[in-house]
Amino acid sequence: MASKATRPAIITCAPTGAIHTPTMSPALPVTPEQIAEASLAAAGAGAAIVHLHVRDPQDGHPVQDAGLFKEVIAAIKDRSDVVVNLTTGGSPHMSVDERIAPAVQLAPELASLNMGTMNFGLFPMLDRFPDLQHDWERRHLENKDIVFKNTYADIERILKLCGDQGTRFEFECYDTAHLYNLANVLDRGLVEPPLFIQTVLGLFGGTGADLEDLAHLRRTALRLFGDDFEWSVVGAGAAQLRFASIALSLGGNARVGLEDSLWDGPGRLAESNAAQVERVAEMTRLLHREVATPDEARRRLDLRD
Ligand code: KMH
Ligand code: ZN
Repeated sequence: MASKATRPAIITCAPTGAIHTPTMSPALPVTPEQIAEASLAAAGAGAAIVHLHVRDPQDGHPVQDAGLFKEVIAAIKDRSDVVVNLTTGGSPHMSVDERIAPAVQLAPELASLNMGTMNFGLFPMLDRFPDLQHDWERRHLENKDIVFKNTYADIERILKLCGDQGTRFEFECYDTAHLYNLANVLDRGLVEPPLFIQTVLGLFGGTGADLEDLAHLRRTALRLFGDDFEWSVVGAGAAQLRFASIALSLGGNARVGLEDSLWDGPGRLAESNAAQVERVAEMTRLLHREVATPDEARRRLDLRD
């Protein structure tokens, strides 16, 4: 088997998420058609996985509506074999019951699983985006009382309800403690390797976006899980490209998309999700690695298809 440093890189694209709002960027997909089109274009540019959220088609606020997810998934599957990954994080304003309903109903091959409860501060973005069109956008950003709830009971419930249907997980780890929480469920036989670990840096409430933060998360993951995991990195905002380049250089994988960063460069909004994917795909090839196909990702993450 090729060494990790030369194996094809698995690129995930997260096209819309639940953090950014439509006023912030005209490129943020909102309707099911836009989200499906953005996902297909990202797949065409090299994404092996698309991590999906949906939004209210009228005002763009994040919703966890299984019907909308179904529409998006059908449109994607009609034209692509890209791996579809459904969020169980939804938005930090939602209850856990609300968040898990679509994945329980639709049994995707991959779903996100957030590995710890944390504060969630979106208010630092208000400085950059003072003029928001919808009231919900302002409430969303101004809220300083958000707890992103992912207790041990929540984690076990999601593992059971989704895992029993054959869904595998993108384990989202925003801090060192989340890696220890993952090691605990692994030790108890509640999850099976290979683990797909998504280290998330630069969200306020989680770990910062310093190179030392990334190095510490990676070292901790290597110590806890040996070689039996696929490591991927999300750098929020301006950290996106910097951390993608480091992860790719170290033999890891990268996640990009407008869920995590609206930017293409300093003060320059990205034109599309596909533009961000093209960038990291090009970077992958410059580093003498190939870009993994969806089937390669399925094989390495042991997805059921
Ligand atoms: N915005 C991401 C960093 C989820 O969907 O489960 C967090 C996320 C959570 O992707
Ligand atoms: Zn997400």
